[in-house]
Amino acid sequence: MFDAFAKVVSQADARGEYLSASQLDALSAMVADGNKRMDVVNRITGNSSTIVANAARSLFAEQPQLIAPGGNAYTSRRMAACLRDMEIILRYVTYAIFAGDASILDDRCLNGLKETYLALGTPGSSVAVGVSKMKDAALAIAGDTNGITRGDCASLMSEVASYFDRAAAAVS
Ligand code: PEB
Repeated sequence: MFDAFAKVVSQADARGEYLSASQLDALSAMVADGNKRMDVVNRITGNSSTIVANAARSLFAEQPQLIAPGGNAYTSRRMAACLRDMEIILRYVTYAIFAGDASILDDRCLNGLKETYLALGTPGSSVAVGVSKMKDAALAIAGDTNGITRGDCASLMSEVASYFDRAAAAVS
């Protein structure tokens, strides 16, 4: 499990090289923009229940067979497992955003998840749809410029999107 700093150090060490100027520049830019990153994590974390609930509601509206008798989210036990899974994935995405690195998401959440869903008979492609709905909601909340000093958040937003895309791709 790496953060952006440890990742760069580990890569440099594997090659027996000093940190390069471009690596230092990239990390320096990350530090300079650190408050934006914290704000994004804070906003997504603070709205996590809303993000999960709305994404799930929208998923079940689009794929009602999931909640019909015999469906993969039918019975409150399965529904609870489904909401919990979405919550877990969102939580690991917030860790990745905070760390500026996907390895915590990969190692502790996504690794083997597709196989787990296969074994459970849970449709991974539906989980992926749920994740992409969480992405849309999280980006809208994180990128809301209402009442704040406007700045350039484009690269941070695309980084945030990439972690959701990574999670969706891993299970579909
Ligand atoms: C992954 N999910 C489920 C299980 C596991 C995970 C290990 C089996 C054990 C259990 O039920 O608790 N656990 C979860 C996860 C990590 C972890 C992400 C990462 C660290 O440790 N059903 C649907 C939707 C989807 C869904 C498509 C979007 O219809 C999920 C939500 N996951 C779902 C369901 C179950 C499950 C288990 C319904 C229960 C399956 C069953 O028992 O039939």
